[in-house]
Amino acid sequence: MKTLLFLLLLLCLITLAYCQQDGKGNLVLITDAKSAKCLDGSPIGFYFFQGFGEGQDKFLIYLQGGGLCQGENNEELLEQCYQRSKTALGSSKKWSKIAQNSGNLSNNQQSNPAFYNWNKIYVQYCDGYLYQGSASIPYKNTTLHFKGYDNMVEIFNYLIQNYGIQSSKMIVLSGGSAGGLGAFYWNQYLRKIINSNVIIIAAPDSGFFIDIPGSDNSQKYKQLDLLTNGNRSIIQPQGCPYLEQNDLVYKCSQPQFIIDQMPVPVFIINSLYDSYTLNYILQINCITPAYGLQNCSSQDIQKVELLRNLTFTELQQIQAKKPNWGIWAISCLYHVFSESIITYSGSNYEVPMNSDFTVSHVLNEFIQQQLSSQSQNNFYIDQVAYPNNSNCNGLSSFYNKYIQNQQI
Ligand SMILES: *[C@@H]1O[C@H](CO)[C@@H](O)[C@H](O)[C@H]1NC(C)=O
Ligand SMILES: *[C@@H]1O[C@H](CO)[C@@H](O)[C@H](O)[C@H]1NC(C)=O
Ligand SMILES: *[C@@H]1O[C@H](CO)[C@@H](O)[C@H](O)[C@H]1NC(C)=O
Ligand SMILES: *[C@@H]1O[C@H](CO)[C@@H](O)[C@H](O)[C@H]1NC(C)=O
Ligand SMILES: *[C@@H]1O[C@H](CO)[C@@H](O)[C@H](O)[C@H]1NC(C)=O
Ligand SMILES: CC(=O)N[C@H]1CO[C@H](CO)[C@@H](O)[C@@H]1O
Repeated sequence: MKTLLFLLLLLCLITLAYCQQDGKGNLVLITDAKSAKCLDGSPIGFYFFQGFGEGQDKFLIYLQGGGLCQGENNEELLEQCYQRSKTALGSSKKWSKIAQNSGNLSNNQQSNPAFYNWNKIYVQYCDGYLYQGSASIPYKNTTLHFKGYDNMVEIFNYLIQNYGIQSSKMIVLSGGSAGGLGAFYWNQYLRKIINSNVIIIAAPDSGFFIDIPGSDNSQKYKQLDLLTNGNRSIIQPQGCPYLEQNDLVYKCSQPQFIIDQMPVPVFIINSLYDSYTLNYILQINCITPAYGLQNCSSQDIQKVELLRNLTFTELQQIQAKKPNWGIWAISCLYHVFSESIITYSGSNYEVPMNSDFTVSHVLNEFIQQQLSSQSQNNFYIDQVAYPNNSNCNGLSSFYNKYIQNQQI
């Protein structure tokens, strides 16, 4: 038996390509963590996809999304997280041992020129509150562990000790939705702990949640205090100017207010009409796959236009302030582009339309520029308003799935 295994291993080493390019990732659970835990107390973990060829010394760390526990008050928040703790977004007991590569993590050079051969770490999201928090709270007959902060600290340590990211050439910290927020929050910390000769960028996808009337932030500090055990300093690992003000501390969780403290080049991927914000924050329910916004009342349309206006204006300011950053922001109703081939590298999702500038294409150029220290202009902000990027306005393309996409 042992000999057979040895022979297989040898075969693997000889035909390296086959063993490493099969597109499968193994689940790695961190069972000896100090304080890292999923909501239900089970171990945290990630899927590891081994890099090959020239990608062997580069790492994509991608943070999974999946909404958050919410509620008008702390009791509702705890109840939602209690329910969540019984699902794969709150417990590693439900995770499969192997993940198949797809979308953002594809190992296909054509659709994913930036990362196809890189080492990929797909971090499983199980803390329930946006990669933030450090508290254990008894609830019903159990204890809920809000450990977003501890989890990230220990994941990074684990990657340093076991995967050699300290001697890598480049690290891209990315993620979709809640994971996009995580990429905004954690790039400062990552930059601080990683050797300065390692190139680091962040590429948050659909994490640019905007401060907009209608999002109720007035209670948020109570939840943040609950989940951090009153230690607000961990809300942003590298600090935040609004920490002491109850009415403003929510801003520490909103990217537009903390961009100035990010020390790495950030490539922002977002929609100007983020469908999670439309559906779940602004509660706009008139959007349908067949008719887009056509069935919406003028009140709803006003809110939609305000979202576009605020997002566009903020992104323009970032462009002016951060010439070495990049932005890809499209005028279509969608949320999270990097997890599906259609929205990541498909020709219907380009800014401007029919330009060939897909997320996959422009992110790859951005990364190649970082590797060769040649910075160019990397701003792709859709200048036309909905529905004039007609390739992706949902009115003609049957596969526009924005309405089913409930993941944050
Ligand atoms: C807690 O209660 C739930 C529902 O009544 C039950 O399914 C679960 O097994 C209990 N857990 C423990 C640890 O007793
Ligand atoms: C708050 O958390 C930080 C980071 O873990 C820690 O260094 C600090 O001691 C904590 N402060 C308090 C008052 O517990
Ligand atoms: C949406 O509007 C179209 C015509 O513009 C109409 O045919 C359709 O029934 C409407 N759908 C709903 C759900 O109101
Ligand atoms: C946003 O609204 C302001 C005020 O109404 C207006 O001046 C500005 O042109 C709008 N910007 C965009 C991008 O629509
Ligand atoms: C879309 O394009 C048409 C034709 O060029 C123009 O009339 C219309 O104002 C545009 N709509 C928006 C929202 O930009
Ligand atoms: C939408 C999608 O295909 N997402 C996938 C991104 O990659 C991870 C890891 O392989 C999968 O678990 C996701 O399903």
